[in-house]
Amino acid sequence: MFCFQCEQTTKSSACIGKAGICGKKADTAKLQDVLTGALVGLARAAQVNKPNASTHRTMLEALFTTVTNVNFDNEAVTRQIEAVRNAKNTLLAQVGNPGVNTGDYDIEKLWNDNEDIRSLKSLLLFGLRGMAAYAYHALILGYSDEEVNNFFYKGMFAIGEDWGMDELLPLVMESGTVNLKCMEMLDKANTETYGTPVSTTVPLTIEKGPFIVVTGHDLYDLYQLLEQTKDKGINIYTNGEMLPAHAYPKLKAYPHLKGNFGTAWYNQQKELDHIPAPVLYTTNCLMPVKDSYRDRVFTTAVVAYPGMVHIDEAKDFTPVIEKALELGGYTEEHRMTGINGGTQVTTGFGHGTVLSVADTVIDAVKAGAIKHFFLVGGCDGAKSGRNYYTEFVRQTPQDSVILTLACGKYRFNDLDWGEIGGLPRIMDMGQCNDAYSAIRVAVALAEAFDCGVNELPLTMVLSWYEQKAVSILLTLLSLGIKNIYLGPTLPAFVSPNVLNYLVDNFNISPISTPDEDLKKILG
Ligand code: SF4
Ligand code: SF3
Repeated sequence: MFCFQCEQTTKSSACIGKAGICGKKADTAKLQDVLTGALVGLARAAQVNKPNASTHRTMLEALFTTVTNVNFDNEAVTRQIEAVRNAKNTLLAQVGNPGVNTGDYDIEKLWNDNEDIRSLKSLLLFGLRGMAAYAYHALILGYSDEEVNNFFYKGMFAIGEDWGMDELLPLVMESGTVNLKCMEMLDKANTETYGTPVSTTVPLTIEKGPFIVVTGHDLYDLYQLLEQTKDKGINIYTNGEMLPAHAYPKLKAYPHLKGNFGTAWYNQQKELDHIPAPVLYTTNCLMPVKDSYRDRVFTTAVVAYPGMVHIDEAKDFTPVIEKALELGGYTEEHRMTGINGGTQVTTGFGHGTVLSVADTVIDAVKAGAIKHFFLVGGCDGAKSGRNYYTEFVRQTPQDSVILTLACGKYRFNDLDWGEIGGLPRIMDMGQCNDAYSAIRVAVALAEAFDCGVNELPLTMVLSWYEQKAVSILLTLLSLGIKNIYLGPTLPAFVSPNVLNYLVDNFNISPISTPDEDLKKILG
């Protein structure tokens, strides 16, 4: 196998051999490569016949399947390969002789290509995988965009072509621009469906009695589960990236949406050990399932793990509900804490909330009460170097505001970091896709101060792990945002020449120590 798409890749180089660090086995990795090659074939066929809504959905599901920690199930991946080939054949059946190559692509060619070409194509491919996840969540809520849909074919087609850097580089940047549109669409889908998030305090204590933990990013799955558990004496707890759901008025309205269970994804094997409740995975990050809880893991949508019960498209969560009743939950209130011992967290500071107090923020900047903004956000992961982010936040001056998002915030979101002008110093904007909110706020501040985003007293200190973070990084670069700090390590798929390009044009810095970086930023 060869896979180097995530931050924890072996020796910061590539996972080869029998299995990856994430637990993905060589045969699954191979099937995911075949699936990706089939998507290039589908994109080739899309050059001769226009794909439709059903083709788009197939494209999104297949790309999402290959995101890190989503799908470990060979049978499920094999079904996806068939679906993609069927979609291609449907397109081709309508045109007779296509006159162009519509064959599948051998991804091995990409892994063995010149390192700069491989680097740019990887940025494009992994960015597309991340964007597909966002487009999928929007689609489930009935939102779709032609420009976003079309770009998946354009990008996947390019993966199979013998193009040079001059052709690939603009496409990589374009993928960032399109992903902004995609995140905007998802923001619209979420807020129009569930209301504009409001700031919300979420307890980390689990009440006694039956409960279900729901994790991942899909708000529609959570909504369905809340509906189906109404008046059943079952409480629902979010986990990981589902935490921001508490801030959406229409979800918040369910009295049995009680709180948040546990912390970030890499702690799941510890936190789920003998848990008296089922856990529903709606998206990444799923880790290899341990015996101590394998009878209580349920997957849905594109998530799958061999031997686990999968809830299909009809979203009948009866097996999960029955499991919750059978296990019965804790017999007494079960107090859990965040990583730093805190007993509650807050969320709900999306662009709607932050911009509603924009005048207060702007006045505080003008009066010198707020001197700097940091966006400290992104994915979490298991590596020890990730406590950089906790330390960084700890060392930020009291007159700075910290915006955060995605699961990396669990490093510091359970502590009270004080207030500035009636606003909490740390504001959780939501999931990784809510990077859109951070961009909206940054642009609004730049407008208010009549300057560019790069001239604002704003620094982005990002942590990455999987491919959604790649798509977000490309969006920030496509907006011309400079001086980003990136860690805990740089992507293995960025070649020295591509890195030079990023440093020369965007002044991207790898993180060093909180001390040194803060000196540089504030100095
Ligand atoms: Fe390795 Fe990451 Fe690929 Fe898993 S997703 S095989 S950890 S590079
Ligand atoms: Fe986390 Fe897996 Fe990326 Fe949406 S849940 S951010 S790592």
